[in-house]
Amino acid sequence: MRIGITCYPTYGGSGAMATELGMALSQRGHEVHFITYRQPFRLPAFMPGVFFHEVDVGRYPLFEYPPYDLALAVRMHEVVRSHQLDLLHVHYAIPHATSAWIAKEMLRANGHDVVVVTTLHGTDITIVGQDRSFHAITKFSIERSDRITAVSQYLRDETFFAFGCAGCDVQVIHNFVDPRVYDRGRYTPLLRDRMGSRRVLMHISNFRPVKRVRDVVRIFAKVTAEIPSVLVMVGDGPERTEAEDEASLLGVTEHVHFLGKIESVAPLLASADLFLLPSEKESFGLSALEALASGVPVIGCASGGLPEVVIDGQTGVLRAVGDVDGMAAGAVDLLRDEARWAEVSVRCAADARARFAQSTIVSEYEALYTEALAARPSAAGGA
Ligand code: GMT
Repeated sequence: MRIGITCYPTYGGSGAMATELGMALSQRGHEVHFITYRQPFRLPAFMPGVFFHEVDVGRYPLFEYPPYDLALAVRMHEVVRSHQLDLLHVHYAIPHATSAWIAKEMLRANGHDVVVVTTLHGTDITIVGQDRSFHAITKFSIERSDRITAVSQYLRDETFFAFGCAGCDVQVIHNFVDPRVYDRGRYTPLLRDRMGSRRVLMHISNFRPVKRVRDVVRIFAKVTAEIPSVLVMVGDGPERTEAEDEASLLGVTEHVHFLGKIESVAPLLASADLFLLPSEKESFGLSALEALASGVPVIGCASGGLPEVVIDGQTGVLRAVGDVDGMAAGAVDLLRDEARWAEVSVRCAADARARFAQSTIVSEYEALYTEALAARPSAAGGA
């Protein structure tokens, strides 16, 4: 197949997942074309069978807000025509599903047919899509997609709750992890070696309000008071200063290390003892899955889609949003008992591989594409 993929190329789970999917599809012999405004952050400079088409937004003094969604639609239209793409798979509904619908209509006017698959990732449904200024167009664009997927059952339910989406069939296809990359045994635990006997707690995110980074620091402060530890904060974003303030307030600044944005997190996770993700709501929690696959138990909140990824008491500890004491107590219990930690760590890696293996999930997308292409009106025998 010839597949176009559009995603946010910046640091974040939806872009990471879209890029991993594209690379995995190309390894299965498909031709993959990324159509985005910048090279996706996890995409290497060159990979056979993978192409990158930059979206250039025309500037004009009249435009206070340059219309990116239109420029994207035009680029999609061009790339589908020039590379004979069968399908556009867009990640994150806003504005990608809308641009794909426009491109599809432009193509249809020229007698071309392209299948549009939209994958919903989270705040496109739970926050941004519910903003009055986006709600109607998000609902319309989702309903016009040929196939819709959501990364968790929770997000599927939220989609129906927030949008109704009469007649929509939203298929749950979970995110996946490459077990060859997220493998603790593959890397020298450099960070851990530097920390001596101190335990390593880690948080990776884009530091948005939903991540509750102050809670990350609060949990850490309680843990390190019992068991000497360090907190490694990976990523960057608007709430970083909040986390820095909290560390200073709690007097733990010298034990909190902000590493900034790091593209390849697997070698870092190999040094971690616990992963902290006390978000208000994660529709899935890709970073938690990457931690589990690396043998790192997750301490987080029993909200959103995270309980579909982390099994409380088995592969981590999940408590109510804001229950810093509960999460810290769970973390201390795990760290105190080394034999139990080791047993949980092995279970984390095994469970991530069993339920979220790249090979299984990529096959689910492939099956969806095949079925959607066969159902096209233009396909022989199609509906
Ligand atoms: O929805 C967002 O705010 C951004 C998005 C991203 O690009 O990181 O995150 C969402 O997609 C990820 C990949 O599917 C999920 O693992 C995250 O849980 C989800 N974020 C939220 O639901 C807050």
